Amino acid sequence: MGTNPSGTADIADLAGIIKWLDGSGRLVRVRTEVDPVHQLAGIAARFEGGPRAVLFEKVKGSRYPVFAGLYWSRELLGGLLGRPVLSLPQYVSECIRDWQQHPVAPVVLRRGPVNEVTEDNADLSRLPVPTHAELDGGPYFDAGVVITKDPETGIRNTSIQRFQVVGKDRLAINIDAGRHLELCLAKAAARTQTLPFTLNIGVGPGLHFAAAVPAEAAPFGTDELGIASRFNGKPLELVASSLSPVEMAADAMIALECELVPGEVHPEGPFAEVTGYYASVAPRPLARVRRIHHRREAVFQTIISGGEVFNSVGLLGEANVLALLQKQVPGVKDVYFTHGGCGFYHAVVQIAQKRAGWARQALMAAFAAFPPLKMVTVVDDDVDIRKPADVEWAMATRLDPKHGILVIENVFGHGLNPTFPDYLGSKVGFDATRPFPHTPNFTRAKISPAPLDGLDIEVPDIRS
Ligand SMILES: Cc1cc2nc3c(=O)[nH]c(=O)nc-3n(C[C@H](O)[C@H](O)[C@H](O)COP(=O)(O)O)c2cc1C
Ligand SMILES: [Mn+2]
Repeated sequence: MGTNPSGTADIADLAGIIKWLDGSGRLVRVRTEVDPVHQLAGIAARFEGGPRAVLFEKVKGSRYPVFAGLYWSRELLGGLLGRPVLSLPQYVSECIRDWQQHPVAPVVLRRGPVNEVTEDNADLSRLPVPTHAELDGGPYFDAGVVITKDPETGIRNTSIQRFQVVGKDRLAINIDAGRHLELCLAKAAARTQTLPFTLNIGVGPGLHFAAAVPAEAAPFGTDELGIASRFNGKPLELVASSLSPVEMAADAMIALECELVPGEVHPEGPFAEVTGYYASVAPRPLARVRRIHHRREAVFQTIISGGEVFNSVGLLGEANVLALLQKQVPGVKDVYFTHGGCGFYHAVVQIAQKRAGWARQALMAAFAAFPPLKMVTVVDDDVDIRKPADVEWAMATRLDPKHGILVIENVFGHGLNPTFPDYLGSKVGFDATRPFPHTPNFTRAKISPAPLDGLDIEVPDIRS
């Protein structure tokens, strides 16, 4: 296993990452055989948000282990990337900017670890695909990276979608409105072609992040796989597929060669989503799995909806809003997507206001930078944006409800949010900054922390 300059794992390779987690006390090993239906997720949820990921060594009905939790804690992620936790949004936004300015294209190799075993007779029942929540409609691939190509230009696109197993070699897929995969499928339909894609399971955070970078930062027609090259510190390695021109990730644990036939649909859902609600059942595109490649010692990766999505979609959204605001609004210092806001519906923006009206400018720019946002709260730079009580303090004492609340009606939002039926709803911005110019009545009281060294102080134990 190679290591990067910060002494952590080669993040292009999940096997190396698991080894690094194990070697640094950051891996929980579940040695008892577990049921992939509900039990696996139930155990994983016990460790959710903690400093360790989880490896299920034996999963009923399959010979492959299951790995969960790579993204559920920023401490874990910061450790893996060798970065301080608070610098992650800035780091991610710099990586994306570097890619925009100097893209490093992926390289296509003849073979990679994923080619160790090829199964022509695709049978998804051999894989340990878990069923997470009580009312989920079935087993789901929820951490697989889709790679496809624009049928017209051949330019690659990558994204993450949830896939329900609905047959031995059939998957029903959820494609949200506006996704580039939807566009590729429509283009294939117009040419009366099928749309080939690969589903890559068990990849490192570089490729995962590249797939999750919002369209606002990676517009259609750019090969966003290059973003993975930037995170990995070397060109992303792909291998050619055997059945179509679409490549697979050379380092994936498992890669499925699939195709979408325009017009073919199958009921998909329910699925416990990041919103804390079940996504509804509806006919959605049906994918055919034509061939399965995997490493001999493959590990299946899954994501528990919740914290893991806060730190993938949420972190990338934060990075994009931060990058845009820093470009457009003087004084913006930091951005945080709250966890109560499902990781990507509520942004808190910190600003050192230089002129009246810039807080409102920040509100509008944040909405433009990331369409799933429903709420944006702007606070001054004496407020800790990661502390809900501090943000509430700013709202309770600085927000003027008559002039500081901006409501935007009938605007496109995130369809999974139940207040956005058919992707349409209202959004709200809160300007919780002090009036500008600042007046002494809004100055925050402060006690200077006094050093305790050398003082004779007795702190007794509490007795019941
Ligand atoms: C864990 C995870 C699950 C996701 N699930 C879906 C999904 O089921 N459907 C979907 O359209 N987008 C989903 N997304 C979001 C898209 O992958 C993401 O917005 C991506 O940037 C879309 O790529 P595109 O801009 O090329 O369309 C998910 C993201 C993550 C990180
Ligand atoms: Mn895209």
